[in-house]
Amino acid sequence: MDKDRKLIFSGIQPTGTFTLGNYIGAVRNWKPLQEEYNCVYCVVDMHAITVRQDPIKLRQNTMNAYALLMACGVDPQKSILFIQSHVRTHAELSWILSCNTQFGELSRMTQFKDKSQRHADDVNAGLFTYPVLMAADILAYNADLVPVGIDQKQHLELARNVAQRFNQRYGEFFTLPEPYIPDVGAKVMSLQEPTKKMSKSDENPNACILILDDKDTIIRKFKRAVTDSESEVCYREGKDGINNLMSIYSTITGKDFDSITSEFAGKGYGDFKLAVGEAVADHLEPIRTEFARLSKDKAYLRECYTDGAEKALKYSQRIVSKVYRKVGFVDKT
Ligand code: ATP
Ligand code: LTN
Repeated sequence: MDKDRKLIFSGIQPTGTFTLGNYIGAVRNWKPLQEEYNCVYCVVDMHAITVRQDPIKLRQNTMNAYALLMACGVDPQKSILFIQSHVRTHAELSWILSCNTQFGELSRMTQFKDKSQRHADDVNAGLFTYPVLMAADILAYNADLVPVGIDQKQHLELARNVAQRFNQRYGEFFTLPEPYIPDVGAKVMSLQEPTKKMSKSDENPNACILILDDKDTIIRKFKRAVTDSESEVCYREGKDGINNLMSIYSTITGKDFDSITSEFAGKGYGDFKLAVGEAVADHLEPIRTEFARLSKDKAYLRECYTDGAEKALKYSQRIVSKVYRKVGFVDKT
């Protein structure tokens, strides 16, 4: 860890294969950030169990998520890359922060309202306090910046409020973390209902691109994407489907909206959808290959996550033990 660099923290849930939304909104940025920041990245398996998980699948998804992050360019030599449940300080700090978080502010979280409706038979306390654990993830490292998609902005604001409240009660201590949200692609929409966010948990398989989908599947899903009855490829209010495809194409190719419009002037949506499909498939291909290679090397993955957890514990332990002292817990000697 370079003392002159700012610290980045981010996490992703092992609830299934990452979608193109996870990739464009968050994970894609994790690789370049390693060059300028001290980065701490985490597979948040403790967050995943706020909704019912099959234990065998959770274990598998966690290993896959870890390997996928590496395949997306997170380098365990450059960053601290670990599994949340391996580092006890997250749960420890979460308890203290929960005693500094109001019931009312957690009740306002839109993700809680949304998930408690979708999982009405299991509105458990963990689902309610989910944002406190997320605040603990971030504050245990005194992170400066948190790269996430726009849907996580409200959780991040809560983390800032909790940090601020703690600082007022116990004296300045926590850094107030800032969100790091991309200008384009912060909310990739469903290919079938382009007013809804693309989500791993969507029941319609055509609604989302998984980053391990093969080329044919990706192209087929884009061909079926819902658009509108016009034919001009341009970014305009009301053209949700086309706006979404343009944002995806723009983030993958680096082209801006004007040049995309000129590129497809006089061509139909069919040509555009095919071009988006091909660009995305070609971009994701090396990730798929690298994932396949890494997945075979379980011993190497184990070595990486063991080392990551050790480093994460060492770093966060310093911060959390100061928090223990600040709140008045007796030193263990
Ligand atoms: P689930 O659908 O299971 O609730 P999720 O995909 O919404 O999961 P995470 O896996 O925890 O949630 O998300 C990881 C990161 O991906 C977060 O930073 C989140 O903001 C971002 N993200 C998720 N979906 C999108 C999307 N459609 N567009 C942009 N970013 C997204
Ligand atoms: N809630 C996040 C995942 C997450 C996270 C974090 C993101 C858990 N802890 C800390 C950034 C920083 C989500 O993407 N659904």
